Amino acid sequence: MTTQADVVPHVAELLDTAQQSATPVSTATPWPQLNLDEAYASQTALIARRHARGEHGVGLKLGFTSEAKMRQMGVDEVIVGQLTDGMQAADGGLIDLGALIHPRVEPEIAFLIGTAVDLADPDVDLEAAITGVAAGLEIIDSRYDGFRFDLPRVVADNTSAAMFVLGPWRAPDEVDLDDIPVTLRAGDEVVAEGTTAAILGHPLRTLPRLVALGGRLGLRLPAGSVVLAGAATEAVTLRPGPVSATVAGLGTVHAVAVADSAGPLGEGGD
Ligand code: 0L1
Ligand code: MG
Repeated sequence: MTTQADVVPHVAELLDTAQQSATPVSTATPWPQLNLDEAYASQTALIARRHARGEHGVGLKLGFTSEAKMRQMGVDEVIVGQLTDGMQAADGGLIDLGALIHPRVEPEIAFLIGTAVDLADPDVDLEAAITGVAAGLEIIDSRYDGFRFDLPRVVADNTSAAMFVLGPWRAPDEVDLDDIPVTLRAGDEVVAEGTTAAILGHPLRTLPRLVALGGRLGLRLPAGSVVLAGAATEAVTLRPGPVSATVAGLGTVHAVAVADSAGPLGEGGD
């Protein structure tokens, strides 16, 4: 029997196994009650397992930064997840669907943090540390069957983070992020449209939330870190083929999702 004391490593192991085997945690799996602190501790233990396999931290991501998604989930809380180099694909690179469970893709705004930031300092000016802005693609892939979770579970699951892709960096003073159209395409087909205003009204408004959360959790943002600020549209099932996100005036980021050899083209998704 799992006691409350070993809940954190137990949850981390279940989620890590699910991710590595691309097999969701069944709804029938007994699951301990987690509070939010235990959920973030489980997330950190999960990421520590990836680091032990040789991956390196490259940044942080925010989730539930759109009012629509918060309403949908019945929460009013932004959540934070941790990015590693093992999650990053090159712009135009391949996303192996065979390594994922039921991936969805969403268009993101990404920030490059040029100078190390102390998130423990509540007065820190994170915006001043930004030296690049880019369009991003985030592939989310809940490790829970049917993408079903509550807030602690999705936090423990590293906010469903699976893969991400960054477009070319632009200097922040070259870019206006205020209510800018964002388009997600699968091949030539537009599959979702939104604007940067969907991200808490303006992507820069996510930064104080990140400082507050990151400071409380002891997260770090060394120089060169990436921040995924949040999605400008709903997430869409990722199917085999090209996918891209365009942020008007900022740029386009591309990836190609490929089915694994066992799965015929055209399958995939939920
Ligand atoms: O990046 C995100 O906004 C995902 C947050 C986690 C919830 C989900 O899996 O949709
Ligand atoms: Mg996201």
